[in-house]
Amino acid sequence: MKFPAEPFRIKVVEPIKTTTKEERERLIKEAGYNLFLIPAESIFIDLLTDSGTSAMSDNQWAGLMMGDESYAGSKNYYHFKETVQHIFGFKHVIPTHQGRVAENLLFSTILKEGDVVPNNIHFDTTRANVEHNKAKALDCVIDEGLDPESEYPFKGNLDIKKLENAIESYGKERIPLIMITITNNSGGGQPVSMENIRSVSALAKKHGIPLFFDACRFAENCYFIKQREKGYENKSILEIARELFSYGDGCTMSAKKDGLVNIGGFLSLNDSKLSEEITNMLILIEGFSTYGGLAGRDLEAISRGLREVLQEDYLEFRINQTRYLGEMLMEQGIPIVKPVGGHAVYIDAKRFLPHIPQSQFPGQALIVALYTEAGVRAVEIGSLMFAHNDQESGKTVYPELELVRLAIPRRVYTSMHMQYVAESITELYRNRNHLKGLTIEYAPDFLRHFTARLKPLEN
Ligand code: P61
Repeated sequence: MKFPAEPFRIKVVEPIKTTTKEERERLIKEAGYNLFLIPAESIFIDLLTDSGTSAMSDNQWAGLMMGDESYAGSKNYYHFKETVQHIFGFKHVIPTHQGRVAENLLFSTILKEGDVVPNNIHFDTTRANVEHNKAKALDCVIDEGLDPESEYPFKGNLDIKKLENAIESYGKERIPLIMITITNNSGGGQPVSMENIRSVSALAKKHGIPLFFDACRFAENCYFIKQREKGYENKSILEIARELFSYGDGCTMSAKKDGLVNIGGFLSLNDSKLSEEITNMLILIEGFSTYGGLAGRDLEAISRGLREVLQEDYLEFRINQTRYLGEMLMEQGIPIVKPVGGHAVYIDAKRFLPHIPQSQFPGQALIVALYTEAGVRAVEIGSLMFAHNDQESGKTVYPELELVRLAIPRRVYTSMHMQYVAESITELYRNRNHLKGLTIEYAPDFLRHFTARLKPLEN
């Protein structure tokens, strides 16, 4: 493939520190073999997440200086609201300081015990927020979406049959909303097609169930639609986004992804009564309705970021840089989720380390080794993050996919950094038979991967 050249030049640089293997061995042991507990300064290339790690543009930094920090009615709020309405098209815009607060506000307002929320695949914070309200988070992605080898172009699609079955078996009264995550983060950053969104929307409407998007990476999803779906090749990203959101009733958004900012989010929706209820809750937990836990300058940076993210030269580079990393790994025979996703490359840890069972956390073993050997931080999206005890049978249920995600921060690393990462993983792959599994020493009840402590198994 063509070497992707960055469509920007670098005006400010941030030095990154190198460490020795001995230092990293000490650090990882002290961190209980949990990469979330390593000081970021001791990481050479940080691919933990693409969330809140973007480099802002000169235009966004200039926007920070235009911050109006009035408690109520900041001019940046009006700019923010107008921008969100322009792209997403929903009536009400509720700022929050990040995505999971938007989820919390929405779910705590509309879910009750025993309810069910279908989604393609719930991301961990979404699942946790649904379950925290004693409802069931039901994943309805198409079967191709669970097959790392399938090259289907829209592996984030919802399976309409699974959705119909869910509505039939649980009853529409128990389904207060349907969600679609674009792109489908837990399933490999795979897009959802416009056609699928239209079908889900029609089904939702037929049963009178509201449809919400988890819109974190909406622009990347729209770019894939433009590239892969017939009829969209000549449409702008803005036109595609507007059509896409027109099929829904609202969205939650972490602006830390496709908002191109380091903090921020929002909830946007059409239902005025629900919006009023949520706004009252917002005032209780986040702040007044015109800032929602953010500074005026943050709202300005989001408004500018949301417009920049729609630019096609930016998106072309973004998607190609990710693909470039994926293709370098594939050339070496390393098993990754295909086709390469939008914001990240996902290594199939089950096939990378077939000798480590899911009960011994192969994904975690891989990221620990990658850090120790090369100073690269990735994140496990597998059994440490998702294995749970089934409420009915009491047995441990392991996720279908055991993935290691190399998430690429937006506009931060160069293509040469990607080469370094690919070479480091290739080296690990050659020595994979020496890697060992891990066991948990401590884990909390919710979102355990953030604070769990583990130790390596001897055999
Ligand atoms: C990420 F290791 N994602 O992918 P907030 N929906 C979706 C997300 O991807 C998402 C949120 C909602 C992160 C950050 C992260 O265990 C982890 O602004 C599709 O982070 O609250 C966030 O948005 C929530 C990383 C979150 C993790 C939880 O890296």
